[in-house]
Amino acid sequence: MKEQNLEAHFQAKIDAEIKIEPKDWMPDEYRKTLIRQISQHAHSEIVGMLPEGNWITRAPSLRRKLILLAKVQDEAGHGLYLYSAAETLGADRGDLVLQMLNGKAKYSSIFNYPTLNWADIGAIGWLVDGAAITNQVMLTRTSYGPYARAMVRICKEESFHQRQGYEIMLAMSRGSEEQKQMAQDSLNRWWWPSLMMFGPHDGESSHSEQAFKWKIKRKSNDELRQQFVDATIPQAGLLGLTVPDPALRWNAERGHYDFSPINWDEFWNVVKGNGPCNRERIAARQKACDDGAWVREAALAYAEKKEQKQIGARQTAAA
Ligand code: FAQ
Repeated sequence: MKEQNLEAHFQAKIDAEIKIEPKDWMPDEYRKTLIRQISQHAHSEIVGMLPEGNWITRAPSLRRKLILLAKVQDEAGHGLYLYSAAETLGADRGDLVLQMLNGKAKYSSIFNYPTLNWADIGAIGWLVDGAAITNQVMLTRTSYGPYARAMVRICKEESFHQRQGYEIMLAMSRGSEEQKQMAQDSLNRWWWPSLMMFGPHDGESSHSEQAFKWKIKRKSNDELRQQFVDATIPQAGLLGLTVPDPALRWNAERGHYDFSPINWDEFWNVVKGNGPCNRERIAARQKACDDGAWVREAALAYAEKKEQKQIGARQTAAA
C-alpha cells in the first residue's frame, strides 16, 4: 500500500475504535508521540516512588507501613508495565531512562515537591492519585492497545491508592487539633500542584489537537482538571478541611466549581528543573541507576550466554 493509503487505513481503524497493535503500520509521529507520553508516564511512576518512599521508615504504625510499602511497590509495577508498553513501539528502555536522567524527557511536575509531614502521604494518595486516576481512566480507552491494557490494571490499583490516602486524611482530620492542622497544611501545599498535574490550559497544550485526532487523549487537560475539582471539593468538605482558594465557588449556571487562575510560572519553573526537589529526585534516580549497573550487566551476560548455548544446541541438532 502507498504511504497515503496506509495513513487513511490507519485513521479509519482509529475512527472505528479498533485498537492499534505493535505490528500494525502507524505514522512515525504517532509512534513518537506515544513513546514520549508513555515513557514520561513511566518516569513519573518511578520518580513518584521517592516522595512516599521517604516515609516508609517513619510510618506511624505497622499497618500504615505495610500499606505504604505495597503502594510504593505498585508504583514500581506501573513503571514496569509502561516501560514494557513503550518497548512494544521499538523504544529501548535504557535509552528512555537516560533521557530522563539527562533532563531530555519530562516526568510529572508533582513529584518535585517535598513530603514534610505524615499527612503529606494522605494528601498524595487522595489528591495526586486522585488526579492521576481522573486522567488515566480516559487512557484505558486510548487507541494504542498495549497502553490501554496497561492502564486498566493501573487504574484499579490507583483507585485503591486514592482511598488509602483519603483514609489517612480522614483519620488525621478527626484526630487531635495538631493532627487536623497537619492535614490542613498538607492540603494547602498539595492542592495547586495537583491541579497543575493536568498540564497547561487547552490553548497552550501543544500536543492535544493531534492526540485527539489519534484518540490517544479523549478529554482535554482543562476538562479533566475541572472534573477533578468538582469531585474533590465535596471530599474536602467531608474532611472538614478548607481548600486554599478564596475564589472557589459553585457556579450553578455552569454546573461546575469556579476556581482561581493557576500559577503557570510556578508550573513551568518546576517543569524546567527548578522546583524544590528536581535535583534531589534526579540524583536519587542516577544513584539507583549506578548502583544497579552490575545487576544489569550480570543479567545481560547470563542472557547472552544462554542464547549462545541455545544457538549451539540448534546447530548440533541440525548437523
Ligand atoms: N508535568 O501538550 P501537553 C501518577 C508537558 S502518574 C511535567 O498538554 P500532553 C501516579 C508535556 O509533557 C502522573 N510536564 O502534553 C502516581 C509537554 O512537554 P513535551 C503522570 C508536563 O502529553 C501517583 C508540554 O508540557 N501521568 O501520578 C505536565 O498532550 C502517586 C505540553 O503539554 C501521566 O503521565 C506535568 N504535569 O498532555 C505515582 C499520564 N503536563 O513532552 C506515584 C499520561 C504537561 O512536549 C505516586 N500522560 N507537561 O516536552 C498524559 O496524559 C499527558 O502526557 C499529559 C500532558 C496530560 C500529562
